Amino acid sequence: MKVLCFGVGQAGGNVLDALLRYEQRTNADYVVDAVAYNTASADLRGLDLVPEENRILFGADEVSGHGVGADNELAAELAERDSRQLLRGTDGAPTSTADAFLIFAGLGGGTGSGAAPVLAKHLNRIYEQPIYGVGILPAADEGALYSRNAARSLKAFVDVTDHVFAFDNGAWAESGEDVAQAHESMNEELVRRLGILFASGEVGESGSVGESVVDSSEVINTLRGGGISTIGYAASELPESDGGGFSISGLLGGGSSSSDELDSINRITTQTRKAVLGRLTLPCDVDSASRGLVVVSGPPEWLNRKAIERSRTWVEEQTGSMEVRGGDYPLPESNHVGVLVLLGDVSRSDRVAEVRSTGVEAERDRRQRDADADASEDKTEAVVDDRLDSLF
Ligand SMILES: Nc1nc2c(ncn2[C@@H]2O[C@H](COP(=O)(O)OP(=O)(O)OP(=O)(O)O)[C@@H](O)[C@H]2O)c(=O)[nH]1
Ligand SMILES: [Mg+2]
Repeated sequence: MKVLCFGVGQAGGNVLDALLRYEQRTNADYVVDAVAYNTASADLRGLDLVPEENRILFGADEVSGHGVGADNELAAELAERDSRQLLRGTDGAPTSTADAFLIFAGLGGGTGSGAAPVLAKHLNRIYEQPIYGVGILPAADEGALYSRNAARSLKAFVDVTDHVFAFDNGAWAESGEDVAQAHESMNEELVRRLGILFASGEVGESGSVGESVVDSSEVINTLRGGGISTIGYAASELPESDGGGFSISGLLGGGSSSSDELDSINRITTQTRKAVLGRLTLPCDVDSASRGLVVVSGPPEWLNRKAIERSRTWVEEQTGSMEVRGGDYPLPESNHVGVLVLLGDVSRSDRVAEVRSTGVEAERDRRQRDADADASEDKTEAVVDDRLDSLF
């Protein structure tokens, strides 16, 4: 599945850079072009793989390239004012070759949080393709302001995109890492999942392999209808065969083909359970998902049909959804069997609820401090609630 990618703000640019690096490392080709936006020129200079000519500074008349300092309302205003300039990012891009547009942003800060939904809205007016957000939620210890920004931005992002892939920094922070290290390893986890999802859709389109291969329409259909999604992933290393490869037929000397089949089935179903019950990009109640997609990757001889069907059925049981798709992603050179599970349109997540309630508190405090704070508590609650009402 070909994607045209946009990174807004620092987190947005970093994750976009990480996706480009992952794409290079895995010899894949699904990003048709990459554009980065910021109100801070230093952050644009710090990018690595986003082409120089695709780094767009906006709001420079007002903030002179110094950023908006976590003021997401200001960022949204500047993005609106400079919307033509933002759209110039697609000028040289081969837009018609993209199956979908992807907008990356950290939702807790200023620039990405405020400007990403504005960019989505303007792209949506012009292009036919689905527009997906990749929204990063702040960890609780980043403070109430970040939660408030994220609560507002998440709702706005969901409203103007065709789906938001959520990633929760709070769930992925490891103790002992400094912030930069932590972001780097989180970005790796996120782009591996997105990379597998997009690359799997690519194989199907080239028609190079079997009929159960995932194609881009399955990804798009899983995301259809909007909402927030979460992704789980788990992989198991394969035993090396005498021939030096990881082929299951290499094990034939030692056992019957039925025991090989059993090994393959066990591996795939176990990794499926680990993917769903382990750490998801956004922790949530799995049974609140509306749709699902199971992608099993690995050397073709390990991609057992029965196992993939069993995994798909198991995800149906866990989600209570009748709409779970399944398919494979053959990787002849790989020494792993991996299972990716995309859960679409999840409606219950304690982490989103927490961001929302901290956000409501912070908004209430802010208004009370405000000089013209004539807003009653009820009114304050309503402002934030309005934006999140339909979600949780
Ligand atoms: N996962 C991840 N999160 C990041 C990264 N960089 C920043 N963040 C988080 O993203 C959120 C927003 O921060 P930034 O992206 O720096 O903010 P910005 O969009 O540049 O906005 P301003 O700097 O306030 O104008 C915060 O919650 C950060 O913790 C990153 O590389 N990876
Ligand atoms: Mg910034």
